Amino acid sequence: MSIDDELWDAIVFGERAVVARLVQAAVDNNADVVELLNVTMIPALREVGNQFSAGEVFVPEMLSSAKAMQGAIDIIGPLLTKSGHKPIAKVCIGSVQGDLHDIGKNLVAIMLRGSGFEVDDLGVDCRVDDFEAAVDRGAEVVCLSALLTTTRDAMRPVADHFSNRDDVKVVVGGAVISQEFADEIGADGFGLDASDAIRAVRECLGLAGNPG
Ligand code: B1M
Repeated sequence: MSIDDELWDAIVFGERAVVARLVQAAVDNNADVVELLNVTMIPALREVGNQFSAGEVFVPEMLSSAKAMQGAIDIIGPLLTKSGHKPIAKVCIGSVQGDLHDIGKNLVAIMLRGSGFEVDDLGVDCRVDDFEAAVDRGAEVVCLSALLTTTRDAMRPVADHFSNRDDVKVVVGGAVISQEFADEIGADGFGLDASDAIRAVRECLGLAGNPG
């Protein structure tokens, strides 16, 4: 069995210790962790979601897989984050009101840090006031994440709140978000995935796309 197959199974079955061991071994062997993340880990977690939709697994199983995934992200996160540079700009990020999903949001935060931004991570279930407070602390871009069709509308009041502030940009993303939805609520940018989020944040600050 290849490491990809083993890792896939371990995430699907929520085997946290096995996931951590495999990911640590991959790191020790200088494997391409971004590829591991995109090709194996994220799709494996998506498979758990598909099984949940099909009624084959339930919330506890989905949670075990999520914890295993987060453990792995904790291991590879530092590798994706550069340090020692003056930040390009300060941004804040949070999962919107009512949304407790944070793995994708955490990945976006890690990638933003790795791309030279200072990130104020507000966690989950964030309301307008939380984002306003982060802007008061210096955030120039407000990044919103949503995974549920029932929570994505919570992006709307945040986008409305900052719509008359030229100095604050709003970037949205998450599995249930599209460019069309971003345009509809008046967001300044939309990111399809973590690296596209960097492009969106840079673009709305008037910087060229991804630095590469
Ligand atoms: Co939930 N859940 N969940 N869940 N869960 C989904 C999202 C679901 C699609 C599963 C399914 O039915 N197939 C479904 C939503 C259906 C819908 O609304 N369309 C669902 C549901 C229904 C629910 C509950 C309602 C279940 C229940 O209680 N009956 C409940 C809601 C809780 C709440 O939030 N109030 C719930 C709970 C949970 C757990 C707590 C068990 C757990 C989350 C744990 C955690 O996050 N700490 C969980 C999980 C793990 C999932 C799935 C399986 C995996 C999500 C994930 O982490 N994916 C998910 C199925 C799926 O995604 N297909 C599912 C990996 C992650 C890297 O991807 O988050 O998409 P993602 O992030 C990506 C991009 O979207 C993007 O970049 C990231 C990296 O590529 N991105 C951005 C994200 N934010 C961005 C911001 C940006 C730009 C890009 O700019 C700012």
